[in-house]
Amino acid sequence: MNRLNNNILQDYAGPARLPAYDRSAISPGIVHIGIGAFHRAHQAAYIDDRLGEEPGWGIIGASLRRSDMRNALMPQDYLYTLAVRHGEETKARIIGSVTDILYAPPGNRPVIEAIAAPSTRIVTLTVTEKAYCRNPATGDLDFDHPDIKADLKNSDGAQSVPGLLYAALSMRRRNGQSPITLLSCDNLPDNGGTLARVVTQFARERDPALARWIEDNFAFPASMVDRIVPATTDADRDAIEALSGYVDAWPVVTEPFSQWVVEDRFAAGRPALELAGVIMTDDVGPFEAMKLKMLNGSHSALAYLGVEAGYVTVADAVADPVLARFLDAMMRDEIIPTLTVPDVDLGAYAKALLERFSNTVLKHRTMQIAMDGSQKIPQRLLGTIRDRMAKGLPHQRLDLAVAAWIRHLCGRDGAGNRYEIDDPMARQLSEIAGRTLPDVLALGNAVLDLQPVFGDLSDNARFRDAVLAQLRILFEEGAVTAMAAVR
Ligand code: CS2
Repeated sequence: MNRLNNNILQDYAGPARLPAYDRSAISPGIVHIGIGAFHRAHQAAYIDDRLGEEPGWGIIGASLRRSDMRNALMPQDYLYTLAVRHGEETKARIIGSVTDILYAPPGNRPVIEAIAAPSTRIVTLTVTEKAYCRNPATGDLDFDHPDIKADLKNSDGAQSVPGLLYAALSMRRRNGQSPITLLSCDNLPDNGGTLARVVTQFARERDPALARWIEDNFAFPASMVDRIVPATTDADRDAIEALSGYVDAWPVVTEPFSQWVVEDRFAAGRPALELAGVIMTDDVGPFEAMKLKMLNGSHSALAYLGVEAGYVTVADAVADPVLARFLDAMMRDEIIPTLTVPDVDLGAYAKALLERFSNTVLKHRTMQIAMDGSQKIPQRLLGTIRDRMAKGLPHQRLDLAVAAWIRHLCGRDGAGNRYEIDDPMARQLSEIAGRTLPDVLALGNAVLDLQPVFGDLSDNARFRDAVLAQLRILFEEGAVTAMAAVR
């Protein structure tokens, strides 16, 4: 069977939809940092929809940490299959918007040069929360981060995202290139502002004049992105090969739903994204709060409670009526009353989320969502708890979700099966678990002391007692009983 690449497009007669444009006419206008499954199922698909009309917005992808994506896609001329699955149906489409993938550690010079190139007008990012190298509780750049320390001394390249963008923007200025747009597509509150903050804080240390040039001229629009994209499995590869009639080393599998809301503030033009279904707006804030707190907040609660209860996938977990009822009540009773989103029926949004979670063909692993909890808990759960506390309203379900994260750090599910903690703070978190367990309260107290995660809540006795109470029930009775016990 042939490998997917430009040559096979000509005579391809299988069911996968082909790019609706001539790939040889495409030139790059976007550099995307962090070219993983999510980008390929989301932004790259929206751009693919525009390339027939606007061929100057091709994407150069960059991977900072791993070479596997480049190695898989280079022999395919960077083509890949996007498979949208629902029930028995799979709709396959070949995406052609990625024209190159760069991987060049440790200094990432080719990535820096690509961002500095005159043709680049937008840089998009999906690098996950931890790559912003910020203190999750304050949002400021973490100057103690080893990559930031190294990059502040390096005049030859960079390995962190803030350092890399600093180096690239500095090169743009030296070369007389104009300002551009840096568009964060990560699940962070005010992701545009967050990116602007870490880049300018980094730049200020190295070159205050450059920092001012960036602040005054570059655009950092906020955006809300949403599509559930599990890691691709070998079974997915086999199924797509059987369906499409070609070999694709790294297809992406996703759900039908997709949403992208972007603040319409660009420094050097943009594709007509609204014609590809993107919502362009002045204020992303309400959408972002809705998505982060409802979807991602429920996802994290479901992941930690679900792993404890032995559920491997999201769909298995929400098939448990106790867990589904718990999430529904957490969203309706505790999260929705803290949100105001114009023209959106939040009850219907909650219902749609539970339906999306129950998509059994997706095989979205609870352990995948459970990773990086220290970076996710603040914006997904703690912000809502603060809102509830400020109004004197109860928040037991959110407390239980936080307790479930702490419970997760012991490295064993409810049946005693071991797993690794995957988190940038893993070493510190495992050290705490090793030092304190089997004393559950000591574990809880030590984790709740972590300022970078809990900020002011570390000093809040009511919050602490509430989480500790839930933690004890979790260890003694398990997640299902603990969820059923919340009234
Ligand atoms: C998930 C997200 O892994 C996770 O933490 O909550 O990746 C989620 O699937 C996406 O944000 C959905 O848009």
